[in-house]
Amino acid sequence: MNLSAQINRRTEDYQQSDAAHHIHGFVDQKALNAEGPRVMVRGEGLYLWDSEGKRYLDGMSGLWCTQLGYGRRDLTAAAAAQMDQLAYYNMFFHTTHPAVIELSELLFSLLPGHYSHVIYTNSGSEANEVLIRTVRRYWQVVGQPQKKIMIGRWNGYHGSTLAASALGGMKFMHEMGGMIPDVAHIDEPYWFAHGGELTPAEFGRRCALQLEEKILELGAENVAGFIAEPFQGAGGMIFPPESYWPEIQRICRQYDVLLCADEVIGGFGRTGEWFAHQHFGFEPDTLSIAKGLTSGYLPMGGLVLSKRIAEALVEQGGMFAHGLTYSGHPVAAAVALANLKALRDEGIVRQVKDDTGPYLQQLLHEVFGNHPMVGEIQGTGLLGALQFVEDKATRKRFANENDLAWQCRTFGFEEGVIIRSTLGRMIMAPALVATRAELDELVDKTRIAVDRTARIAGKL
Ligand code: PXG
Repeated sequence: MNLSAQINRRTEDYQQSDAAHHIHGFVDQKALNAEGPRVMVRGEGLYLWDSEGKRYLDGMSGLWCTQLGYGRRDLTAAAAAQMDQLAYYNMFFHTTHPAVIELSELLFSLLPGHYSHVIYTNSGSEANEVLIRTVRRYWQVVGQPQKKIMIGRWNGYHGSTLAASALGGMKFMHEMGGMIPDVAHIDEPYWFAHGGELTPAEFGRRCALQLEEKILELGAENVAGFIAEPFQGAGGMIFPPESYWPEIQRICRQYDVLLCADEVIGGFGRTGEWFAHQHFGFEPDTLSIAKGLTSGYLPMGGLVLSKRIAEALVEQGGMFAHGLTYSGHPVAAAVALANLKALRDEGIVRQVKDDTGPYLQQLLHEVFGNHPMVGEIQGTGLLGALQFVEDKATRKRFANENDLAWQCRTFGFEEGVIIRSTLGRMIMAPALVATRAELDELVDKTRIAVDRTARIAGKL
């Protein structure tokens, strides 16, 4: 490994070469090229170093994925050993391999008992692509082939490929590349922004009832599934009111619509439960997984199926014309296995539930509960969101909230902490191995960034 040689190149060299060759995600490329991206060169635990030698506490686990933090030698050793043993094979044409089998044994030991099968992918987007085909195939197999429509939510995020972005509700994504047929959307349960005079409980119920209305409008006989993140991640870390999920569950059962939970962000301990639907107390038929499955060390995702779906596909479905070259990739599987073992055997998920999670929530409420800039604090486990507000009494948001949040994020970088901004919300989701001291540092540096932003906004 020639890390030092890489770091010895000048930052500007990297930036020029980067600008010459890359189209980055979700950014104005020309503006980025003018500014130059930060070049990250090393990670250890919760910390990252850039090419200038500046250190950051990564409050976002990369992109919500490094549950174990950076630099875990057990994961790199698992990858190396598997590469030596069997670097690649596939699950096509009547073959399988030990790495993927051992991973699935462990995965299903962690999941509630009504799940039995998984189709592995390389990413969360692919998991949701596979979801659409699998759900539609299921309804064909059980004799209701007209059940094809998927319902998603506005401002939901399910990935960046064509069908995954169609399931998601980011209109600006639909406008760049188009939609697919047989997808519909209902509103998001974002009480702070859209709740008006309703209590959160009333609003949550109202949002859930939109699903019933949409199913009746489209005809239950045509609706295959409803997909949602248990809490919205990329859309702003939005937690639905408590009344929301029980009502959604009732509606899906009543109309025989599959309930598809996108656990790409919420899965693998983030909320203090292994999966976010357990935190919110509902029972999905499918789970889309990725990110924390490997702690982001290698790309891997999957679609987990309930016994009801899997049995139909296996017993009655015959051949399912689907498969990916890298489905169940042995090296990714070996890393995922090592990752899940560490999360379980080191008691990390339990620690998030019993200790570090409640500690972070308490800190956020102590530090930001009366902050003039913050109108709402949401979170659980190692998740925290701060909603910027201009007028707390009326929940009036700043007209320039997006700019303010971006500015806050930039202040964070200057202070040595990485937090994420979406519209008027600041988001944190540190690695699950974070200690209390690291959470102190995260919240302290975030407070400095928020205070600096509040001064710009005339709130301090
Ligand atoms: N579902 C959910 C809920 C996600 O958050 C995907 C699917 C797609 O996964 P892949 O592996 O195809 O990226 C995601 C991805 C952000 C951010 O800034 C979030 C994601 C990706 C990039 C940025 O919050 N989530």
